[in-house]
Amino acid sequence: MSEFKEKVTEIKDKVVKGASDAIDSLKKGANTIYNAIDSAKSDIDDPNYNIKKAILDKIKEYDTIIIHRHVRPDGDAIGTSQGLKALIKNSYPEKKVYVASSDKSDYLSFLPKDDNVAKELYDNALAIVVDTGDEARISNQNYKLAKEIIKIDHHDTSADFGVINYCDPTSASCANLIVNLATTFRYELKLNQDAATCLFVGIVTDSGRFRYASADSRCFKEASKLLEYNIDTQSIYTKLYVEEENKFNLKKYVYSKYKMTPNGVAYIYFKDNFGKKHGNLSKEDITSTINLLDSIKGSMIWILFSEGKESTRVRLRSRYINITELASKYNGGGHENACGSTVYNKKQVKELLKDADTLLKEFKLSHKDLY
Ligand SMILES: [Mn+2]
Repeated sequence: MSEFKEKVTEIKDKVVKGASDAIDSLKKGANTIYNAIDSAKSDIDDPNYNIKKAILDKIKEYDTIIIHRHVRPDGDAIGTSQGLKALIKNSYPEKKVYVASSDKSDYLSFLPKDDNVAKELYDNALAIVVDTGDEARISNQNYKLAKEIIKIDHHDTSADFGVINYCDPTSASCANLIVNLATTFRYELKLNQDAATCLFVGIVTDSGRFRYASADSRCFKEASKLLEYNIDTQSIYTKLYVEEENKFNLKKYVYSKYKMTPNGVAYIYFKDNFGKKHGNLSKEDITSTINLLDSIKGSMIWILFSEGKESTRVRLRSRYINITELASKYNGGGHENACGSTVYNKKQVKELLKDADTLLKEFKLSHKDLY
């Protein structure tokens, strides 16, 4: 009798195990089918599908992933690097993921802190460099020690230095590219609130609060995706835009001291010691005021000079007009409407202003309806 019972239990266990194995296989099968459908669909209407798939495969291949971004980080650099870290950690909890850097930006200190990454960790690591295609501008040059490097960027001028170099200059932010990667492979890469918060900061800051021409339908769609994770936009906006009074007074200074070239290039020049004299303002505080000059009628190019010990950094902005050529003439580059340059003396400052003035003059002659 007991022998019979044992036999029954044995058979029952086998059936249960068989059923559960079958369910597991079905689940795996379903995922494979989902992925196959996605890949077939995406292959047709997503020209970046293959490169994104290659990035996903590398992420899956490595146990240690170290993310780098550019120096003097903005909201996109920190938002993208920390957002990508949170995304990978949430999708593959067993992986070790770090953000390595050698500098920070105080105004973004509400986002997660970067990590101290020992050199030994790079031996078998994948490095992912985000938001820059300029190797000299990568914060913490240890990225070179990694076994393989991937670049993910959205700048017009972007050099290739990785095994995979993904650059989409039509994307409003680098954070958008990460959201896009996550939505393309939504059965593998799982966003959560932490990742969404960081990535939203990247999108909001690099799109000028959804105001720049780069804020297209894709940009809004991807931002909207992030809002599904209940991120606290009020708190993000407060942390990004409410400021100390010394910074508020800096605005007063810009509004009262900016100058204008004959054809309408607005510009302002800051001496090296300005920050010290005006309530200990950082260079970043000063250069970020460039946007204050962005809404003067007819002034479709605006420029900020920030003098340093050896050179003067230049921030150039425009609407409608492509200023990349102007910027590259003065040791710089960037996006169509947002560039950086460097000049070395007062004579070059004058020359740059003259070139900008000519560019604006010519543009106005052929675009009488734009201002
Ligand atoms: Mn960016």
